[in-house]
Amino acid sequence: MMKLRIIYLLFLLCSTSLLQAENGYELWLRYRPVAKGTSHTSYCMKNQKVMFPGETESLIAARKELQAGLSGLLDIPYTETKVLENNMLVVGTPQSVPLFKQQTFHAEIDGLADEGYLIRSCTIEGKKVTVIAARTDVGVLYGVFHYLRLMQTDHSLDKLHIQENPKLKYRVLDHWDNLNGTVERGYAGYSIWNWERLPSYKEQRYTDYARANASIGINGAVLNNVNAQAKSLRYDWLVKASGLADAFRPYGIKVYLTAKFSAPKEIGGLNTANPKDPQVRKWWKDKVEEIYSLIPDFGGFLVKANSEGQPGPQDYGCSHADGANMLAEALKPYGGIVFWRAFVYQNERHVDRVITGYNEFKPLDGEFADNVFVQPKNGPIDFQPREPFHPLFGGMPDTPLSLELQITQENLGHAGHLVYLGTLFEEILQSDTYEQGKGSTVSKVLQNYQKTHGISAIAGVPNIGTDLNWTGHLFGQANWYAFGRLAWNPDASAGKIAEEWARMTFSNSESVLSPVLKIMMMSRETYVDYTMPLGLNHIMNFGTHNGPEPWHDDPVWTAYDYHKITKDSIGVDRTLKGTGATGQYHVPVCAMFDDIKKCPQEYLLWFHRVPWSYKTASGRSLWNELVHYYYKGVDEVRQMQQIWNELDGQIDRERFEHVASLLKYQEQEAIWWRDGCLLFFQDYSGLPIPANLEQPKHSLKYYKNIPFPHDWKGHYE
Ligand code: GCW
Repeated sequence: MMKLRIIYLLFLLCSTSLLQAENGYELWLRYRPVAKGTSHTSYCMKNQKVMFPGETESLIAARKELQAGLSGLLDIPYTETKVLENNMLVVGTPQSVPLFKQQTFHAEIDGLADEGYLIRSCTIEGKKVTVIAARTDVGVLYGVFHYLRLMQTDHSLDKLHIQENPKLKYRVLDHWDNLNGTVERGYAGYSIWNWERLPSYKEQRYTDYARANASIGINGAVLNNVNAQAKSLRYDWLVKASGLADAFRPYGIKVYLTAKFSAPKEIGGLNTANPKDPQVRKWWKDKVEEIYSLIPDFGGFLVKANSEGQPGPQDYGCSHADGANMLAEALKPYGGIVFWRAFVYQNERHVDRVITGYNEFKPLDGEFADNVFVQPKNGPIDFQPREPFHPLFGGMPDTPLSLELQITQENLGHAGHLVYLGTLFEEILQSDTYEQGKGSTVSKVLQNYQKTHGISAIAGVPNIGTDLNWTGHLFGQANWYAFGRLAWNPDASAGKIAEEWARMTFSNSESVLSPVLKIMMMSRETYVDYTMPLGLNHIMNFGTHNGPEPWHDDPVWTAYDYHKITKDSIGVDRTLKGTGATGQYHVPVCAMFDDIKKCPQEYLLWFHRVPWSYKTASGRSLWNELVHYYYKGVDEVRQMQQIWNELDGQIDRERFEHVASLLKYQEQEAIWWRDGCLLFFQDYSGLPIPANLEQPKHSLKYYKNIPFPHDWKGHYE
């Protein structure tokens, strides 16, 4: 009896320890013991010993990670030895492990890109070993993360032969962090940069941030907001930034800063910031020299100019190219890069904002210095739940473009809604621009710059903050993860990436993976359905960008410009007969978007003005189709809740409850969107919401008067 009781107690202890409460801080690097009995475990157990010489800071970082990973995953102490043994891991570069030089696979190492790596099962001096090798120390670090990922995701470790090189060179996070600690469009607390204590005090969080980024191949971080403050370039702030650069360097992450165009005036004592003025040019050169004296591997500048009130070269009658090239010239001797954003519009009403970016930048193609990227957002408006790809992709063959994605969910429910963005990123990357005929996807366009210009890039605006779990919503972590994995390989599959993340974040068990993946893979479409289906866009709340406000109407910023609703129709005519936006795409794409019959339904109201009675592909009228999607969206959030409930007891309580309660919140917000929008549209169309559907509980007036209690964080202090 006693024995039974002890066994039972032991069982309880084991099962609760398996489901220990987790707050999410460890991200996907949890390194919990791999389940016993999985296919590769026995191999792992034998493969415990490691040969890993080398004392550079990146090799030390890699070794620490391997140590944490192996001892956690295998639940045994990490052991290093200097003698070759069967089944061991041998890790390093030909410099740190000279015996690599005599191996046949040495040529493979030689053929790797700077950050590439090789993971191979092979025989060295008669011993069967697994090698993690690279030409550079950072390559080794990336290889270590990949090897650990194989174990975390229950991948076999037998007969490995993996050769990886990043497909894009610059893979950067563009933080919108203000110097006062707030984060513009950040929903996970405050900035993780503790400026007050920098440069001397290095928080553990900086290392964990760098580890997380390195694990997915991110190699750059712009520290501060594109709505910039000149003082970030002052000596005292540069010294602080150098502290972060020091913390990130071992992990292969370079620091970048935004450059406020008016800085020569604001902090340089000059009376102009004219890019043609020799004194201004000298000021930037001196400033750059100062930066490199503090941060020898400084990455470069990110600039938002002549957009939303930011200063820029146009203030002096100069072009974007004039402005970018001035900075590029200053950075060039040090190998620095300029990211010049193509998100440009002034705070005034335009004929059509969708065509502005292309119109301003297309004529400048070929005029930028060779260390400049022009950086458009994924779509021509502004990080909407769904946009067609930006027509500059495919339209600037002579200028390397960097794609800017948004990881923070500014227009996708903030950190309150579960929306997996991997599918959104993939949709953009796999959109065909037809630049060089069929197959010229955005992804290929980005990669092609490597061949034509020797550089290539992608950027993401992160969702990271001081919240315990980094991203507010636990599933926000998946978006950070997906960005990094797609930056490394923009042709990777969003579904596979979701699976990797889910395995590492939750478990390798099918009964956990299946519901988690179902939810993730439906979530973005669901969000589009209950907020802005059928190509609707920019009808969110004016300030917070969360919640519906299609009724917002002021002289400068009116939602009516984006939906143009009347009693007869809705949508904007952006065809060749309308604003001409379709004409900014290559012929086959233009022809598809321009013809209402060929235009994919998800972009219908983006490109076309459509009567309420228009018969859609489903056979329903436009009105009924809109109603259908809004209701479908809410239903799907309810489905997501049910699916999530399948995980009750299968994952730890803390993370289960966290997501369950946010899904309830998401349901309320989805209803708010659905009812608010449909009642507003109904005011014009005069058409009914079919009686068999759950009817809105409140009047339009009620929705119009819902206060937006969460003040959005302003651009500056
Ligand atoms: O639309 C906007 C956001 C701003 C942001 C801007 C941009 C950083 O609402 O908060 O400013 O996009 O991308 O520059």
